[in-house]
Amino acid sequence: MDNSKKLGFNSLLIHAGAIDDQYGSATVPIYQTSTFGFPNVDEGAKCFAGESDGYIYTRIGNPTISALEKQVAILENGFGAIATASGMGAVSTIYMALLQSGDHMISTNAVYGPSRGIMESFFAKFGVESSYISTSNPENIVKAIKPNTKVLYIETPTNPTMELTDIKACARIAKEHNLVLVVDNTFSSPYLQRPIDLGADIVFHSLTKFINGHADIVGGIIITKNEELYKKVRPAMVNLGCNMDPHQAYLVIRGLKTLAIRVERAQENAIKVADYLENHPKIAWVKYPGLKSHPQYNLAQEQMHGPGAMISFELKGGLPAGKVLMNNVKLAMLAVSLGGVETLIQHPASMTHSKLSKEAREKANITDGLVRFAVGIEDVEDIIADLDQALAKI
Ligand code: LCS
Repeated sequence: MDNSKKLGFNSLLIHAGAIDDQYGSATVPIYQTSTFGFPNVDEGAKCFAGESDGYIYTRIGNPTISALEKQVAILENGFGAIATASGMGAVSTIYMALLQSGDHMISTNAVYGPSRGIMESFFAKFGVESSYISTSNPENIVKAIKPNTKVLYIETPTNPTMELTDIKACARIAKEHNLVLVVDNTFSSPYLQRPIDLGADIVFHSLTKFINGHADIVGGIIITKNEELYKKVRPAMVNLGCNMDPHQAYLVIRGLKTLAIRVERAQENAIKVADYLENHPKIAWVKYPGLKSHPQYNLAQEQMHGPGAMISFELKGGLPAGKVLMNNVKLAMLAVSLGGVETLIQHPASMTHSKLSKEAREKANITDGLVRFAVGIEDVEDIIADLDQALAKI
């Protein structure tokens, strides 16, 4: 559907992934196959030479996966998309495609723990250097650039500190210094933030979160702004073998249809929960881009279409009080992940970011007492009542 770019975002969620199916099926069929037959040797050769767009083998491409890729590329205003087995599959693919021995990458210091872990534990072995800085201030980025810097990798808002980075400012710096700007857009989803429109070169998501939204798969997707980057990144996914499975793609397509209404509802709840927490006498601080107290409230208004559904906060009693809270919530599940319909609570210092050194966590403002709250779409009165009864136990 070439005219799909003219539709509004909500319509694209329903229609942009449509494929031509001989039976007129309303949903994308699951092509649960590992391989595809060629009608003859010449056609097979053409597929391999890239002269025909016929399918070859599911690690390379599959119609169900292509439908998801096409749809997300449209939603992010990119040239094309590459689906991966997980969000970390997307991170590995991006690093593998863009960096080589002797190169340097600059990254936000509060990125999702394993996005940093894989760089420092594995890519460092192959001679790739990386620096982790607060990218909230663009001047820090300029200062960190070295002659061998090739990639500027940001996550905004950051997991779990909810700090923002100015994507437009990063795009200007990246252009001036010939860097590829990569944005992890997981915390916002394309409904709330579209980094390519703001100048990013590559955007990626852990699909596991808002885009799928139902806590039943893990998945990732990379969107490139142009064909050149697409052709650079896609072979890395194919050869690493971190492709998505067709059934997984089907579930994501199904979840994606309700992205806008899920995010709207979760965000509406999050605004109320953040306000409740900020006014609670046992809470020391709350970080949520929709609160006027957030230091980058104005940037959030400019580059995001809404503050989202992720909140971080700390109790006045620090970690011991945080533990009482996390052990006593009943509706909120004590679990990692986010962006699903259910409310989750977790402790980054001992869970998602536990593999980082204490020093790295401190530099990134991931305090031991920080609690991360992923707001779901339940009745907000129930979410707040749950927090209230758990806070009363402290
Ligand atoms: N990027 C961000 C911002 C993430 O939050 C995650 C996962 C990933 C990438 C990796 O995606 P995955 O491979 O898990 O699909 N974040 C998680 C979290 O905060 N709790 O559990 C997983």
